Amino acid sequence: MTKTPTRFDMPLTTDVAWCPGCGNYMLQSAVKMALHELAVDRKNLVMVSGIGQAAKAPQYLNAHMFNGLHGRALPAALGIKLSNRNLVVVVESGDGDMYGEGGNHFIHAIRRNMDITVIVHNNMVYGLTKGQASPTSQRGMTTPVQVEGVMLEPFNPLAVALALNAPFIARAYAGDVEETKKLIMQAISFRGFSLVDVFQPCVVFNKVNTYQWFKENTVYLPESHDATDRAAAFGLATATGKLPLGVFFRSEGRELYEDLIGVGKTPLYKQKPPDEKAFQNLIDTYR
Ligand SMILES: Cc1ncc(C[n+]2csc(CCOP(=O)(O)OP(=O)(O)O)c2C)c(N)n1
Ligand code: SF4
Repeated sequence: MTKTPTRFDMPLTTDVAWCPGCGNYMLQSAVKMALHELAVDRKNLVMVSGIGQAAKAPQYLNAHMFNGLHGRALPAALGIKLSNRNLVVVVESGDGDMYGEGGNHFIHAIRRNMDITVIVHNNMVYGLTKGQASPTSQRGMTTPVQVEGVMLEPFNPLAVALALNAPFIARAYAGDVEETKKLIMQAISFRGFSLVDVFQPCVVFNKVNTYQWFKENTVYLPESHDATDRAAAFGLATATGKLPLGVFFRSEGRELYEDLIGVGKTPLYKQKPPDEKAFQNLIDTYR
């Protein structure tokens, strides 16, 4: 794959822990190219993740980053955005981290609708901890823990995000770097909570959902799909057969939590510190 250098590239000597052939590399290229083409200022960008193979992505990208606990990327991202709403906040983590351990945060972050972008490396498995089933693992897939096959229906992130009225919802396939980049660019430019669920082959622990499998089982949404039609998007997100890729839903104008609670343009660090004496007086009135 030919690759244009971007200002988000790390030095070539950076030690990367991902396995050769992992889909994380292609998704990482798409993310860096999207940020580069959008001319995002590195000083204003914060990449946020949780724990996992995917969650290492911000460490391999030349920008500010915050690495939370497992499943805790979203609360950290929301806090960062609330402290300075001028920042571009991008969360990049795995399907286990976002939909499993972080599932409750996923739901409530969508309800709040802050202006952040969430990119999920969806490899349908727990990669870092050696191949246990994740919430998006397919029914019947055998793993070292689910030796007789996964019994449960997979979690459907797009349908859940649609049900919660997330204003921007897209799905990509990391093997198609150019289209993934375009979807990520749209998500980052969108004002409000934007989700890009990205199919990312894990070549070591997921022998079912391979590059070939994704090629054969995905299809781009037809041009005729009206992304403002939430019911149509829900139908596509829950339909059986080939898995559609593209922008499922896009709805401008939903109120941001930042505005709802009156967060101003001045970042917290530039605001006057609280008057300690007045604060002490207040405490004393309750003694
Ligand atoms: C609270 C907690 N539970 C479990 C773990 C162990 N753990 C670390 S990474 C991980 C799975 C990560 O999977 P996923 O988010 O899908 O990312 P991937 O490694 O596949 O990219 C687990 C279970 C942990 N670190 N903390
Ligand atoms: S274990 Fe899977 S997800 Fe993790 S780096 Fe290797 S191929 Fe990628």
